[in-house]
Parts: sequence; structure tokens; C-alpha cells
Amino acid sequence: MDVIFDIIATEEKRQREGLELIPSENYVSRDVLAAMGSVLTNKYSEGYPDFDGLTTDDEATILASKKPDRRYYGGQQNTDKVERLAIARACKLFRADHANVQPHSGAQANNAVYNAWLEPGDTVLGMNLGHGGHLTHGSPVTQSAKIYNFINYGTVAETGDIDYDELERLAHEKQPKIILVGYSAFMKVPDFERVAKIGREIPGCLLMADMAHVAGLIAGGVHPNPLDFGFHVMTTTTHKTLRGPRGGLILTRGVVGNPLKRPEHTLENIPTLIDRSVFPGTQGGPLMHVIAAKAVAFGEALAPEFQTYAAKIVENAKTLAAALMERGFYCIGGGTENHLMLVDVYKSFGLDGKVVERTLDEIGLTLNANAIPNDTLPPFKPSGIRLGTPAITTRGMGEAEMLRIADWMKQVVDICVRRRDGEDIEIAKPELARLREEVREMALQFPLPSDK
Ligand code: DSN
Repeated sequence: MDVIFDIIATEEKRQREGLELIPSENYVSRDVLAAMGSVLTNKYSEGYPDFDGLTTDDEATILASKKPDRRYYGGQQNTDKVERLAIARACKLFRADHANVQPHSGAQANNAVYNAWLEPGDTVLGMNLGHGGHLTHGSPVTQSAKIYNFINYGTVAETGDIDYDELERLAHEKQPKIILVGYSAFMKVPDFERVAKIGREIPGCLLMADMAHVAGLIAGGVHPNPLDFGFHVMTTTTHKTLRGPRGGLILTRGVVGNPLKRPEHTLENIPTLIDRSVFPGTQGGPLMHVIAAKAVAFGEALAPEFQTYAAKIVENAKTLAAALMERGFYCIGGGTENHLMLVDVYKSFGLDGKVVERTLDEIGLTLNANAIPNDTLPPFKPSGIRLGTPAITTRGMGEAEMLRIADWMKQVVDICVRRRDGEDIEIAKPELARLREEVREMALQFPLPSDK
């Protein structure tokens, strides 16, 4: 057997015996895994299942549909059904008029929206990467930053919240074509209503929300949905809190037309402009096995249990943040309102985030070092760590486990502090091995969904 399968088995063991605290990761169900590992990977399906959108979310009607597809290859009788169901379920989940389920990733989804709405040189107003924004929201190292003019708003240091006054001032001054809300390291709930009001004052401004981190919370009804506040477009990944396969998704409000005909460049036509921008604008063949897995995950998220799951993610995050703060960890924003927390370990313990990340990894707690707003340390050794509860909540953990995790984290930072102050690296090794065993023992009590 190929050595790759040994590596996969070892990764499975790592996931099973450790605790995943990276807030953008999760554990998918057996069904999602099965759809992803299916023969649909063999099929080319460039194009779309229909050209005039779906008008029903009744699955029996969708499956019986005889509408002609708009694909460039034959043999689409099954792929059309898969994609139609994925679209219908996504629309129902997020109260959208249209969904494009083809983006290969969140970055592809964002680029497709930019390509749909912007001309080279147009201005986009998004969150500063160093304040919790995402690379694709204008980092100079990205391709989109070479094409468009990104300008940034930030957060307020005292509260950790968005600097709405700055956002409003920049919007009026720079007249962006897109205002972008959505973050990778932000622990508050954005005021969509306020941003939508600002956007409506700017002619031709597309309101875009990148909800990759919180899409599962929106689907579960514990986070507001930007589409309910007049946002035109919502992009997301499908693998974070939404707990689907790795991939992207674009949801829109507006009129769905024939993607083969160039529509007028209006906000109303945004669904069609986006379909054309995904294919053929920025992607070729869709990954039909992943689209099938997305459909399965959307079906799971439509089930009532998902609402309980989403609420528990937030409850666990609040419990963990409070327990960490009691143990001397400084949480930016004073805790969390969603699934993640950003901790300034430099301010708390005089440590950089990388050393804390690496040492926690030794005991089986996985999270990531992360820059904090106005960080004085470099990106590879930033002042913060970022962690969250979507994955451990999937495993069924609750308050008692959050308190144990906080205890373990405190013991690990104590070791890091002792080492920083000169303790020989060998001294704490037995202590770390004992903690590793404790983490492993607890993790094994909470099987992965794919083990059930
Ligand atoms: N890499 C993702 C995250 O961890 O937030 C964002 O794309």
C-alpha cells in the first residue's frame, strides 16, 4: 500500500488523540467524508445545472426536474441533481436568493466576487489583516491587491470591536465599490445594520460579508445573517463552523438570470454576474465530489440538532475564555461573543505566541500563534494565540472539559515561562509527557464523528 495511507492513518490518530482548538477547523461526519471520497471525483461538469435558477426548495421536485443543463460535457444526469440540491439547501440555510456552490475555497469565492463587481483599480474597504482581517481582504502579497485598491479599517484597542467611525469616514472619503465585513481573528458580532446603512450611502457600493468563520453559527441561528440586513453577497468556506468539506460558497440576494448572457452591471444582477465570474471567469471544472459533500453538510446543518451544536460552540467558547482569563490569560475584547478567542500571551506572560503554540502541540492541544492588533512582535513570532471551540464541541465536550483545557494551558505557559527564565529544556519533559497522556485520555473519551 502507498506510504500515503500510513501517513493518513497517523494523521487520523493525531486528530483522535489530540484536541483541535484551531477555530477554523472541525471534524466532518462519516457521510461528508464518504461523499468526498466518491466517484464523483471522476466527472467533469463545467457550467451550471440550470440557467434560470431554482424556484423551489422541495427536494422531490428538484430531483424530478427535467430542465436542460448548461454544461460543456455529457453525462450530467447525476451531477446536475447533486448541484441543484446543494444550491437549494444552501439557499434555504442562509435565506439567500441564489448560491454558487462551485468555489474551490474561500479565497476563490472572494476573488470571484471581486472579479464580478470590480474593474482594475477600483477601491475595496476591508479590515486590516493585522486587526483580524483575512489575506484575501487586501494583503499586499495577494494577486487581488495587485489589481484592486484595498484600503483598511481597523479595531478599537480598548474594546476589540470594529472602529465603525473610521469605517464610516473612510467609506465617505474613498467611495469604495465594495465594503467588506468578515474576519479571521475577531471575537465580536459585527453591527451589520450600521455597515449596511453606510454602504447604502455610497453609490454603486456592493456590501459583501465574508462569513467563513461564523457561517455555522449563522446557519445554527446564533449569529445574525448579513443577508438579512441588506448585504448583497455573503462568501464563506464550508469547512469551519459549518462542518462540511473544505471548499467555498457564495450566497447572494438578487435576480438569477441566464449566466450565458452578460447581464447589466447592476447590484440586482449580482447572482448572475457572480456565476459568470466563478465559471468561466476564475475557475474551470467544479469539484463535484466536494459539491456532493457540501450538499450533505448543508443537509446536516438544516437539521434541528445543528442549532443545538451552534449554541453549544458559543457557550463553550465563553466558558473557555472566562476560565482562561481567571488563570491570567488576557483575552482581547474581554472574552468572546462567537466561537473564538484571541489571547495576548505577551501581555499575559511575556511569551510569544509561537513558543506557546509549539509547546501546547507537544501535549496534543493544537491552536495557532496569531498577530494581535498593533502587534509589536513580528508575524512569525507574534504576541497572540488564537483558539476556538467548533471542533471540540463536535466531539461533545462541555464545561468540565473547557476547564480542564484552561488548566492544561496554564500549566504549559508556566513551563514556557520557566524555560524562558533559563530552566533547562529537559527538566519539564516528564511534566509535558504526563500532560500529553492526560489530554490523550480525555480525547479518547470523545470519539470523532467519523469513528461513530
Ligand atoms: N486559514 C483560515 C483561518 O484559519 O482563519 C482563514 O482562511
